Amino acid sequence: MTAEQFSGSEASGRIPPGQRLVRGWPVSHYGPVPRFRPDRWNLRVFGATATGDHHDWNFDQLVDLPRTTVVADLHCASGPSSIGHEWYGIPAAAVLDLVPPAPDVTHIMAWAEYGYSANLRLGDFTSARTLMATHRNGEPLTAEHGFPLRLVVPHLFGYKGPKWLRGIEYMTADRRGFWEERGFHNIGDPWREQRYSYEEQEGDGPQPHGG
Ligand SMILES: Nc1nc2c(c(=O)[nH]1)N[C@H]1C(S)=C(S)[C@@H](COP(=O)(O)O)O[C@H]1N2
Ligand SMILES: [Mo]
Repeated sequence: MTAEQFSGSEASGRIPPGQRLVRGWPVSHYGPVPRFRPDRWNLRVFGATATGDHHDWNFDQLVDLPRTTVVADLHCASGPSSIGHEWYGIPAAAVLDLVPPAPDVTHIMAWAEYGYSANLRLGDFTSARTLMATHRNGEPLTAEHGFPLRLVVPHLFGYKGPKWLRGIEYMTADRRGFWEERGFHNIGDPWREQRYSYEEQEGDGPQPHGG
């Protein structure tokens, strides 16, 4: 398939405004690639759980969780879009089933190694296509793409999907994550061009503190 056919047939109507199609799968993140230590690795669900207790899965326990496959595109808010990734992993909504949140939970913070974080509305996290991916195109994730686990939120910009995912924090109010604190849009819908925080509308961001 030529580049022209690729962009013409496969990509038309598929690339959000202001984005450019790139071939392959570029690597993009802030900071170093963490080393995976299986003996120390866990995925922790914490914060406002229904019981007040946190819950951990170690690496071996991940195999007991439900699985799903989702084909999705990846739009980086700095412009590049790579398309047609076949993600395989754990549906994010399963986390809520297995570790019920307190009734007043409205948002989650997805935490990665080294303190990278991304905040999501609960509905973005539990969306049918949101998953915690272990594989892409049938292969385990590579280290630079987030092995062993990364969050994929197909309907939002790439910064909403932490690679090297380690935690899900249930929150009863919204709070900005890593890029959301550094000028990126609190919601991050590429189709609505929600790229920068100065473009936020009333209600898109956390409520200002009172007093
Ligand atoms: N832990 C972590 N996850 C991250 C980032 C990061 O800096 N650290 N960058 C995000 C951004 S901005 C994008 S566009 C995607 C890029 O994913 P890729 O390198 O697999 O293309 O990872 C996201 N996940
Ligand atoms: Mo990005």
